[in-house]
Amino acid sequence: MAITLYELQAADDRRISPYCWRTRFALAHKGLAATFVPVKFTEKDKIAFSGQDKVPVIQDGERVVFDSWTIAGYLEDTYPDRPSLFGGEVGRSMARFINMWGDKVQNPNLGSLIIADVFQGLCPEDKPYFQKTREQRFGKALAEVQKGREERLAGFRAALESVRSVVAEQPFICGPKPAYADYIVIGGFMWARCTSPFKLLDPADPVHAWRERMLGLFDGMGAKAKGFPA
Ligand SMILES: N[C@@H](CCC(=O)N[C@@H](CS)C(=O)NCC(=O)O)C(=O)O
Repeated sequence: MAITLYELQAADDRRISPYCWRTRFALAHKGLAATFVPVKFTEKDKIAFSGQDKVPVIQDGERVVFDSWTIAGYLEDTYPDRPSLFGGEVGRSMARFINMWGDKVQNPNLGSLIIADVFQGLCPEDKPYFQKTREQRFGKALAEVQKGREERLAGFRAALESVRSVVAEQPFICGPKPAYADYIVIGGFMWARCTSPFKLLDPADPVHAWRERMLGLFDGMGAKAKGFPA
């Protein structure tokens, strides 16, 4: 039976959550059949069965799992005969470090560059909730958060230096083949791609080439996603 992934939906049926993208890539890596249920910010009733209010949530038969990191661990432990997301316990722990980097460095940095675009592309009924909660989080208007992004782009690119130095020397963060750490980082870039026309990367940047490789995986799953191809 296919696994069901509940994931965040914006206008034009774009799927915009960086965390849901991590799970989408993880499911594809494991070769697990999945069905996708779109959830708007104002449709929390759809995931109330999970006992919390954030996506991603997966339902696998009787099992309900939420939080992208917990889901990745669940998929790894439940489907050990499928391609590994972590390559063992050491790899799992190191992927956890990348997960934290994605949560604490990559995604907040990205948010400061694209948050007003994210808002613009939401379904109209979601906009008041998003504006209120995110302006509370940032402590200022979304337009103010995003303002001056051209000048701040160099800072974002500098924050990618560790990723850059790795993917300049090997095809993927995880080595010759991609695995979960790559899916964590592409999750952030998918968020940007599906919400904002802002050009984040220089085409000459090794991170740009890595992103192209990631977009091509699984029959071009990322490349085909609705958004703003950059
Ligand atoms: N740590 C969680 C974060 C999940 C999360 O923040 N999801 C956002 C979408 S990107 C959400 O559902 N937000 C609902 C809300 O803000 O009301 C994970 O890795 O899955």
